[in-house]
Amino acid sequence: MKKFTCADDIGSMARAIELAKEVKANPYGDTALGRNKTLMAIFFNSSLRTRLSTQKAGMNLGMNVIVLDINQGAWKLETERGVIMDGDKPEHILEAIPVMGAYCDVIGVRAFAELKDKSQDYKEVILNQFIELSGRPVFSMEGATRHPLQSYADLVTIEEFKRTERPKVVLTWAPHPNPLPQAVANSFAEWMNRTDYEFVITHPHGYELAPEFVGGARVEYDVDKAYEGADFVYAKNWSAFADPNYGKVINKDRAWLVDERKMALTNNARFMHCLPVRRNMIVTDAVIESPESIVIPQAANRTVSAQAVIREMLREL
Ligand code: AN0
Ligand code: CP
Repeated sequence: MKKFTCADDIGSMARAIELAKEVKANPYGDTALGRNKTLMAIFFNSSLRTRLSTQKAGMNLGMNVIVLDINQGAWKLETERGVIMDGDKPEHILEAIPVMGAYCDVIGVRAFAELKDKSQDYKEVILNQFIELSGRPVFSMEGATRHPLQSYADLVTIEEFKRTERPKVVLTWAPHPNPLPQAVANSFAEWMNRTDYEFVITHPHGYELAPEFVGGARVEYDVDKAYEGADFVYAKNWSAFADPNYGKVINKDRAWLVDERKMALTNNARFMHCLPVRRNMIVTDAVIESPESIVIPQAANRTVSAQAVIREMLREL
């Protein structure tokens, strides 16, 4: 695998699940692959889980690991071509990327949507520049439009906790004070649409996701109806995608808070969230602390998804 930025890069969902099982069964069995190889994890944005689980995945594979926060300690990077660099950014990404590539064998990149210009965000400029210019296999640690390592871990978690062959999985928007990217929701939808699960998306009017990610999923504006019979409730906030409100918080409707009343409509559904989560904005204390909450095993599976992806990249070096 030369790049991992979307669901199709891993092949089928069945293959993704198979690779994850191999990693789980034998987490330290591939150190020969990683020996004397360097993993570089580049963060343009904050992270707890991705940072730690990606490092752990690299270490499990016997790799050396370098982590860099671009905005803390590195030079600020100009990303636009053709600008006269007389501002606060001393280095251009066009030099910085090949330089970073010279010091490693595999690169992970986190570069969120800026939520100012939809067409710019949806072009994945930074991720694509790394793919073009680093000379290394590149995996996304959340780009502007997707968070594939998260979705991969989500898939593995659902497979582990499902009680029926074809569970009903509900992705619900939930309120948040700040504008957040659509990446987690887009990506979750992209991966769920490639399974045979029953997949439903629920959100208030105005929070429609990009059609290419919604695909054939059922969109249900009646939140109670969406929850009926659900086996998994996956909560996430995202800002508006549709124009003219791209990147904006258009409402904070508390009807979408995940609470015990709505969870009682489900088939004793498991609660999922990628974390970090704002308690009592997105989900009540009672639901996230309930026995049906699987947010911690979900986060733990981030090591598995990262390790499965990096292992495939090492195999082709
Ligand atoms: C980010 C987001 O919503 O994309 C990262 C989630 C993994 N969340 C926040 O910025 C709170
Ligand atoms: N879920 C996730 O990606 O968390 P971090 O932003 O903490 O890495």
